[in-house]
Amino acid sequence: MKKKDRQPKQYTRLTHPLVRDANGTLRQATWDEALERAAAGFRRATDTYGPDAFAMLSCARATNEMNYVAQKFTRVVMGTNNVDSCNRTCHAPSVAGLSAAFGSGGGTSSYEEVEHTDLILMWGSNARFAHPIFFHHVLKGIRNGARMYAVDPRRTSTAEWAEGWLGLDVGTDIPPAHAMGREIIHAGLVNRSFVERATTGFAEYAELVEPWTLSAAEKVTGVPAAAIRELAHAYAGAERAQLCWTLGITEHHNGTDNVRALINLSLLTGHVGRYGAGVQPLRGQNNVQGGGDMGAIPNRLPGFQDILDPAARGKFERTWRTVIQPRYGMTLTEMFEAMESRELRAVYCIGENPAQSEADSEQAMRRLAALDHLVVQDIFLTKTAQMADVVLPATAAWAETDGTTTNSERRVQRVRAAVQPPGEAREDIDIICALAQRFGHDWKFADSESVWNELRSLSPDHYGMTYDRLEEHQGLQWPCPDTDRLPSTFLHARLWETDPERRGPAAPFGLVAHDPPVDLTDEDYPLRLTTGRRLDSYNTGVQSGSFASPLRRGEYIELCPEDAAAYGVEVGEEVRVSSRRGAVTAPVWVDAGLRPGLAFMTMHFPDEVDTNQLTIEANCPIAGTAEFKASAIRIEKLVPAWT
Ligand SMILES: Nc1nc2c(c(=O)[nH]1)N[C@H]1C(S)=C(S)[C@@H](COP(=O)(O)OP(=O)(O)OC[C@H]3O[C@@H](n4cnc5c(=O)[nH]c(N)nc54)[C@H](O)[C@@H]3O)O[C@H]1N2
Ligand SMILES: Nc1nc2c(c(=O)[nH]1)N[C@H]1C(S)=C(S)[C@@H](COP(=O)(O)OP(=O)(O)OC[C@H]3O[C@@H](n4cnc5c(=O)[nH]c(N)nc54)[C@H](O)[C@@H]3O)O[C@H]1N2
Ligand SMILES: [Mo]
Repeated sequence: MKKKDRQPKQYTRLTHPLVRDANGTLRQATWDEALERAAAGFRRATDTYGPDAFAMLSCARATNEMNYVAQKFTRVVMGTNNVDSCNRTCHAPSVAGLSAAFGSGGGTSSYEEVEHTDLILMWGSNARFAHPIFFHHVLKGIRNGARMYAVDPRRTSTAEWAEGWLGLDVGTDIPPAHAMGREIIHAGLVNRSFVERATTGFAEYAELVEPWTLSAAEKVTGVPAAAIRELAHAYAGAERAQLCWTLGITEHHNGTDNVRALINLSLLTGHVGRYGAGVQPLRGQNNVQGGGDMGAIPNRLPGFQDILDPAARGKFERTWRTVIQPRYGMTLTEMFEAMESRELRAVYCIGENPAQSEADSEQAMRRLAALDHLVVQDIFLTKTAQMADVVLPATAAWAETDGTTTNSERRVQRVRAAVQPPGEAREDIDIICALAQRFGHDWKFADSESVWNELRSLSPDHYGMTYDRLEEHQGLQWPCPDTDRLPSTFLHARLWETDPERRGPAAPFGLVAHDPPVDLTDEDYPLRLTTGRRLDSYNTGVQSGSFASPLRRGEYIELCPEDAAAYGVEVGEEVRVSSRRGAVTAPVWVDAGLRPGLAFMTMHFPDEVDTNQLTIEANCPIAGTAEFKASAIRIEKLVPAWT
């Protein structure tokens, strides 16, 4: 069968600054001219409309040190807390849910603990594809005798390794979680002493889940009651269990509620705060954990210190010699709304590609175009960069820059410059400092270690991690307050203390209700589209598009064999995919791991097939994350390309 050549777009590295000239095209410029243009636009926006007319998007692939300097630039030079990153599109609900339950947003366990646990529950997570390093630990755990279960609408590569797969309908995670809770209660499998000592709200929770019988959950989810029962007994009956989740849980309009529903199960059973027992959101980008830890989020100063806390603010104000606004800045989601209302006028976007990664991308592009001034600092000329007034070429954090990054087990590790950057590309930190200097701030950091030491002096959780110690121990996990003691590798052991003072605040059960996806399927849009990842490509494809791979076939829409037959389409045939927001054309792939009525696409090839034209911008009100995982679509067969 002849197929259209769908080789992904190749991106070439940015080697020189670019500025937009009078007739609207991007042309090469000197660093001096580009920095002056960038600074002038920021100044114009804030002089006219105030500091909150500026916002920063900070890079979750770059180092901790870079994120520290980026948020400091936002707060000190520009005078606003409008700083955020792709954490908002991904695990903000995990951070919100964990913080509400345990007072801290970090995953509770270390990777190696899945090797020494009895049960691994992968909920809405395709770690075999998306977290392969972690999945090696999972495989070791299975080899050591752990049982593994997967809860996912698709029978993924991860689910293939599981003892049990619960293939539920998209957006129906709370019913099986509540039904498991009810079953655990009725079967007498609650860890009573833990619940009494370390939690609050159990009685209300028991009442809340009471209507969720196994058969009620089966009706809503499509998962057989017996399978939910089996999982409830396996989870509660395990000596130690690890509950891991990712975007199948968070990328919903009620993502934080989903997270709370899962955490409830750990509270019921006491599967948290012990070695081998914990709750673990596997974070997305290599340093999205670190970006948040460094304060590149609108509500926290570095070290997860609340901006509303006057003592925390005071400490930073003294060191930075500035006044920090005593209110939260805009989330990424709010920034896009503020572009529409013109409250936001200038954006400094470092290593993010929102023109492609935001839900409902046509709307996102329109909003970006409404800005007076957009500066993009990246390693490639992305679609977002192509819209910019000024483009600044950076070095790549993972190969050309010194510093540290923090992974999902909260481990801070060193990265080192190994290759020369191309052309005139400069380090992210140097560029930000050069801009700060144009605003009269005498910023110079001798090296990444001096940035890190400034952060350490302000963040008790990082104080004990000197570069020397990070080297000696091959990374250390926060919280690490002491320079002479090794930190604990898991969080919340305090919950098991018998002394109430040492135990600290109890963890509340989350009283959350099922709420189906916003974009309902109907006669016009009968299929449920969920979007996610494949092994061979990365996010918006900018970084992974640039090498040739026989594995990568470009984008296609996956259907189950029954649906493909019903629509009369075969592998490789083109269909038009439409949602209530837009339409794209893509070839079909048939995957027996999908269930009838479900389609799957990625966001890896937007230049060829812009999947986010289809997705809905329905956001979680607590975390601001969009419902990337549930859109309603229809497909129509096109005349085959080879006729
Ligand atoms: N190869 C590769 N690896 C990556 C990335 C990449 O682009 N490519 N990106 C990185 C990033 S930024 C992130 S955030 C992570 C994401 O890592 P994952 O979250 O594992 O990846 P996804 O494929 O987006 O979604 C996970 C699963 O959620 C399931 N799902 C969809 N809807 C639902 C639902 O309603 N309920 C449940 N229970 N499950 C559902 C999907 O079928 C999918 O298998 O991966 C990181 N790693
Ligand atoms: N439909 C759909 N859409 C989604 C998702 C989904 O599951 N479905 N997932 C969402 C998620 S979880 C995420 S994380 C977002 C990702 O969305 P984005 O973060 O917008 O996309 P990336 O492709 O990861 O963009 C990373 C950019 O950083 C640049 N870069 C890399 N290293 C450096 C560096 O050291 N310095 C600088 N300055 N730049 C650098 C790269 O060239 C690239 O342009 O997409 C979201 N969008
Ligand atoms: Mo992500």
